[in-house]
Amino acid sequence: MSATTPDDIRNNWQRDEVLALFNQPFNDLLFTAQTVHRRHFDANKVQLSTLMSIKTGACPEDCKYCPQSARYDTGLEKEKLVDVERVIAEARAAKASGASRFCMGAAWRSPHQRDMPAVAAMVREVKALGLETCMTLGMLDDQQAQQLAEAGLDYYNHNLDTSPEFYGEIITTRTYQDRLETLDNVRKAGMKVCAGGIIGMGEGQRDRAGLLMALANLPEHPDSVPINMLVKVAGTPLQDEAELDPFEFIRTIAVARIMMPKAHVRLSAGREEMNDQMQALAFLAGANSIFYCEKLLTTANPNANRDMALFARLGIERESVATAHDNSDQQRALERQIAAADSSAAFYPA
Ligand code: SAM
Ligand code: DTB
Ligand code: SF4
Repeated sequence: MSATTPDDIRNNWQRDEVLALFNQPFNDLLFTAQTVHRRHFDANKVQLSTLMSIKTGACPEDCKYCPQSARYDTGLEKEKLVDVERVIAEARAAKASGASRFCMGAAWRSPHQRDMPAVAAMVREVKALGLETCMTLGMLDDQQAQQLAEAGLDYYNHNLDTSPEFYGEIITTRTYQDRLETLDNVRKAGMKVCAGGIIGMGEGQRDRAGLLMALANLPEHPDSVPINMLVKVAGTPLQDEAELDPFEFIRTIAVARIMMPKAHVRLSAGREEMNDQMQALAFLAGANSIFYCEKLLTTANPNANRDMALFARLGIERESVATAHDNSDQQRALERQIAAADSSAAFYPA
């Protein structure tokens, strides 16, 4: 199988071979994924990104999974764009607790031009703290991408969400092509691309394969690939979606790792609903990044103690930011947390 040869970065994946990967015996698939993973990464290091919602709710789009769409009654308090000071305070706290990247998300179809100066200021201020920066603000035209790149934004997150074939079942207010154009604008502006999708929305295995093909067959692989497990939020059209076999989710992570060997694959939304064993399997399958914060954008995420307890039990260390200016505070805070987590690890439910 060509996926196991060194430095095999491919952009021509065919559906049949991706489905063949999905359908390998579970142990064989995880072995292949782990082999590819170890070629490019330290298998015991996981990158930590803290996520903050900088503009919550009242989004005009109709994404069926999303609690922030104005079309569904999810009881969410909507908010205006937050002040730069609040962003700085949260980013400082994220750095002190050991995150290497700070991601800011807005419930927009695309940013308004009038908001760009404030957003650019957020990028500059967070970067000045020595954190990597990421934003997800919806669709970007080439000029907006350029403005963010000039402000120093490192990563832009924009997900394809699912396969081109299933996409119309989930979103009607923007096309797959719109999403591909935003990714193209991001890459052309010189920023790193963060693009992934959601698993468990009622799609079939062909669609999970189709999503990974759409990502891996981009002109360049995304640098970061968030794999979200659907969080079923009451009031959204997907609130009663059937449970996906957890091993199928792990298989999706493993296939993503094999197809995009150098990308950080992020075990993203849905960790709150996963037990420790499931998360450990995801890391074994090649996931090497998480959202490290008690809240994602609007829904719950495991707290830092639970994450550090799990890392301590698995011997996982956080990946440090290459560009960090002064890591000493961060390192001391993390050591304190790991020590605290160590002594309480026994109390976490298995
Ligand atoms: N509004 C912007 C956009 O859609 O591009 C940025 C924010 S949007 C909330 C970012 C991503 O969060 C979505 O593309 C989707 O993949 C993910 N997401 C939203 N709601 C989710 C849910 N209930 N479960 C899992 N992932 C979700
Ligand atoms: C991504 O792929 N997952 C994050 C981030 N990019 C912005 C968002 C997950 C949101 C989960 C639902 C919520 O908390 O509102
Ligand atoms: Fe709006 Fe983004 Fe939610 Fe879609 S995913 S409804 S664009 S906030």
